[in-house]
Amino acid sequence: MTNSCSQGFFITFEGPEGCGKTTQTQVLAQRLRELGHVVTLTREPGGTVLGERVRQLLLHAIDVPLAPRAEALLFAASRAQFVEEAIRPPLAAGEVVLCDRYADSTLAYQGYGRDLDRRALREVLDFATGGLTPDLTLLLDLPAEEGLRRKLQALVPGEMPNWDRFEQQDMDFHRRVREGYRQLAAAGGRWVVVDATQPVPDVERYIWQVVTQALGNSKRIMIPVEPQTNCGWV
Ligand code: T5A
Repeated sequence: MTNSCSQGFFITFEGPEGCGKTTQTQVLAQRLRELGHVVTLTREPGGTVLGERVRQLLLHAIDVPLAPRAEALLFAASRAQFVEEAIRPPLAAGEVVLCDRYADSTLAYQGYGRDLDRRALREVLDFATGGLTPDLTLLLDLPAEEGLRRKLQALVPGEMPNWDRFEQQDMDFHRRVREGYRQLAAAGGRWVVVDATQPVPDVERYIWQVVTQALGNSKRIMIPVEPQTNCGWV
């Protein structure tokens, strides 16, 4: 099963650490709901009961050794469940689905960051997702150093950073991830690159333009129904 059965619109947000995805997905979800769209906002890794457990293992159980291929396959296993449980049903119901990270994160982090074979990874991703690709992918692009600096800045004074498995990687890893994303986005098509170094309102304004245009061009998008007020992760 691929995108052809989808009645909704699938938007993914990608980028290096601290690029502003959480900030922007929440604002966008709110604005779309105010227009009357039914919106599902979710994230990876996570988004399902299985996904939240795998997230714990992948990000926080840093005493558990994980070979790069094992890491990639855990993301893929979590994503297979995620697609069936959290993405296909709202798309089939005609909703707008906003997802904070999806399969491109595996290509950027495990493919470029960990230097795994990207052709093999694409096959694994295709199997895991059943070929479900986003309608629109927004790359929030900024230098790796800036994203990590923002995360440090967000700590309260005196708080020690509690870096997860990926945040702990060296700067070369994070630079490869950023460069990998830029190479993926160079394919064009569903990709739009957003300058994430700009202030939050400017980034928000640009994303709104891109999304409303993409929704307007979509022949699949539903007539808005009752405004939806619930928000948060599925
Ligand atoms: N991963 C994930 C893989 O390796 N492979 C995979 O297949 C998948 C799916 C997930 C990790 O897993 C890896 C990638 C990740 O390392 P996570 O905890 O879910 O980790 O975290 P991230 O997705 O990396 O998200 P972050 O929380 O790090 O950052 P966000 O959501 O991009 O950024 P946000 O909005 O929280 O903003 C960060 C800070 O910057 C400020 C915010 O206020 C906040 O303090 N900010 C700005 N400041 C200035 N200007 C702006 N424009 C700003 N926008 C936000």
